[in-house]
Amino acid sequence: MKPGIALLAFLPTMSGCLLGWDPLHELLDTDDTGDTGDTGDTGDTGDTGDTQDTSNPWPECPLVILQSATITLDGATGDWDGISPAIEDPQGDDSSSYTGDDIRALYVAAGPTDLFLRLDLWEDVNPSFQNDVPGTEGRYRIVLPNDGTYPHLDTGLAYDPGQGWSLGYNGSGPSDIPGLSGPQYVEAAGSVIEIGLPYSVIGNPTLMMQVEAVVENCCIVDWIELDNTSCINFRL
Ligand SMILES: [Ca+2]
Ligand SMILES: [Ca+2]
Ligand SMILES: [Ca+2]
Repeated sequence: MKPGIALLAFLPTMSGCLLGWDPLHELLDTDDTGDTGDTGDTGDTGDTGDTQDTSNPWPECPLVILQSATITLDGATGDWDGISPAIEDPQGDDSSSYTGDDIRALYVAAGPTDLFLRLDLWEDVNPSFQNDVPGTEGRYRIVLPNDGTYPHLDTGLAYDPGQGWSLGYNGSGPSDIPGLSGPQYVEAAGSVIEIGLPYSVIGNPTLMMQVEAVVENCCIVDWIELDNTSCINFRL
């Protein structure tokens, strides 16, 4: 079991449909009963009948069942083939004062060691979004409340002229996350942003609730959201 925090109270017992071997389930599997060959759990030697919990502890947002993928952070989307958008967002609900602020879709996928996120826009990403003063204000955010070590996980992405697209404007508050900063976690090209968050760095969450993507014009006086999505929940 992970360290106990309040959100763990939402975690129901294992139930739901039988999906057979499922690498996503490894992080959820804590009893190791009847397993014969999986990886990821200490002590397991297998996995032939785990169940994936499909109950939704926060029904205001739909529960998305993650698919497995190994994603290369390069802004190219071929490695997402077969994965449907977790959230779709309309065109034209952005600010007329900015470009690169109209969200199109958010994708999520579970890799062996990383949670992968992909934010698609209706127009190209805007490298003037540098989390700074007017002329360079703006950033992309994905908010990921969860049951892990850092329950207020909040990733902020902006362009740094010295190192390119970079995480480092996370705004996770008192639970700021050591090491979750730098260009190694993100790449963007055209209208696509790809993010990879190592489970070990983000505190090994098993449940994310009220996840949403936001574009905002941080950091000017009338700091507002330029576009945001609906929310989802998912388990890891
Ligand atoms: Ca890619
Ligand atoms: Ca716009
Ligand atoms: Ca939009």
